[in-house]
Amino acid sequence: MIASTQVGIIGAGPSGLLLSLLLRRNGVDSVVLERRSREYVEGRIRAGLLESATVELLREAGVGTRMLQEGLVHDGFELAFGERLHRIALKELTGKSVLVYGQTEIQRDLACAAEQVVWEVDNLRPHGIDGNEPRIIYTKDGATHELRCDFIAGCDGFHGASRASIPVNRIRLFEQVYPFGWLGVLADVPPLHHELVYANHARGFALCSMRSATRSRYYLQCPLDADVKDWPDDRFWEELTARLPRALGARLQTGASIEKSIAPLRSFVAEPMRFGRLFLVGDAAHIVPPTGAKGLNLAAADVRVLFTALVDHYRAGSSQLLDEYSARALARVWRATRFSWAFTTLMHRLSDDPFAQRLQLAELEYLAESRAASTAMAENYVGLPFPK
Ligand code: RFL
Ligand code: PHB
Repeated sequence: MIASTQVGIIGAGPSGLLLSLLLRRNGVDSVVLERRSREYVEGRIRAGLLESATVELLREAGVGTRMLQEGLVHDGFELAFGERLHRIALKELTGKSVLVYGQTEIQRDLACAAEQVVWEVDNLRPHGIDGNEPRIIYTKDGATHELRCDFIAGCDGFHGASRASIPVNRIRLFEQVYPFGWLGVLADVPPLHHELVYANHARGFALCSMRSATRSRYYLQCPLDADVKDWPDDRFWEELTARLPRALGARLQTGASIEKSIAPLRSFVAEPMRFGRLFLVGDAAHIVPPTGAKGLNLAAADVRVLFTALVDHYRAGSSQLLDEYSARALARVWRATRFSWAFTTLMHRLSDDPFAQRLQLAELEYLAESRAASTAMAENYVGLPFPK
């Protein structure tokens, strides 16, 4: 079967659905093609923290109501090291806050609002991306389909088909894989603290986050070959307590986990983020370690740059903003990549080298004593301004 639309979008994660909604609000048609089922995509537990620019964009897309009712505004977060705590006062230092609202909820809100989504497609391949008649070929329930479009948005994550369809000599990949992962647990227990706590400890990094007043999200740095089967709940809670300052650890409320998973940590950037009529968006073009909570926010920033360019193209007939997409998006991507790498390097146990540990401690002490250093961290955490 042959169908056509203006923008063919590959992937119904946050990037793909948000792009589709913003385009529709501005009179541009799109069709979203997703490999997985809607239930599967909505069940993935991932990000939790939104920058104010992301909140604004979701509102602009018409999916802000529940987020603003249920999201938790955070004006700061804590850095823990040894028995010390230092609060990064985001609001006081930058005038901005962040919002705690799970990606699972955003995904649900976006999927409810989206219209043209085809779930559970197979064998998807972009074709003709270097010409004027791009198309996406895929199968659904055993039948082959062709979607003809003016442009293709590759919103299909790190393992998707979009980036893989660009000739290897036309794309440059930058990558750093970290020698550890994050073991995450979701549990229906009240959060340890009313703000997030990022802990640097000799036993490894720990993060205490949350989804609501009754649901917590905790992470532990773990070896790359760790297996969730070796981490029964009791062991997880014991290890988490051991990595927190004693006064905080003593307050930890434990309970049965409702989800437990391990994610490797990686920094990755693909340049440029465009090849012909294919535009890479979000995790398809870049991955950051989750320490800085930037992945979803960067994806939203790409969507903002791309939807503005596409709308301008259809309204004014100009291709200037489309031509600038990659450079504009990458300027922000590299800054967030730098911050995520620096925050990861500051907070994790990188090796057994005591020299590296002393350097971390020196930097954390400097942060605790210097308003300028804390402001620099806060500025990055709440999200840097969009480049002109
Ligand atoms: P996604 O979410 O990976 O969605 C891509 C979609 O494309 C589909 N797909 C295909 N569809 C059709 N054909 C194919 N060949 C396809 N191949 C793939 C996939 O099924 C999927 O539905 O990418 P997107 O939309 O760019 O969104 C990116 C975000 O999901 C990601 O950056 C964040 O989750 C990262 N992240 C965090 N980001 C934040 O901003 N704040 C955080 O607090 C935060 N915490 C996290 C995180 C990621 C984590 N993990 C598990 C990696 C915490 C963790 C633990
Ligand atoms: C989360 O709640 O999942 C979360 C929060 C902050 C991060 C990473 C993950 O830096």
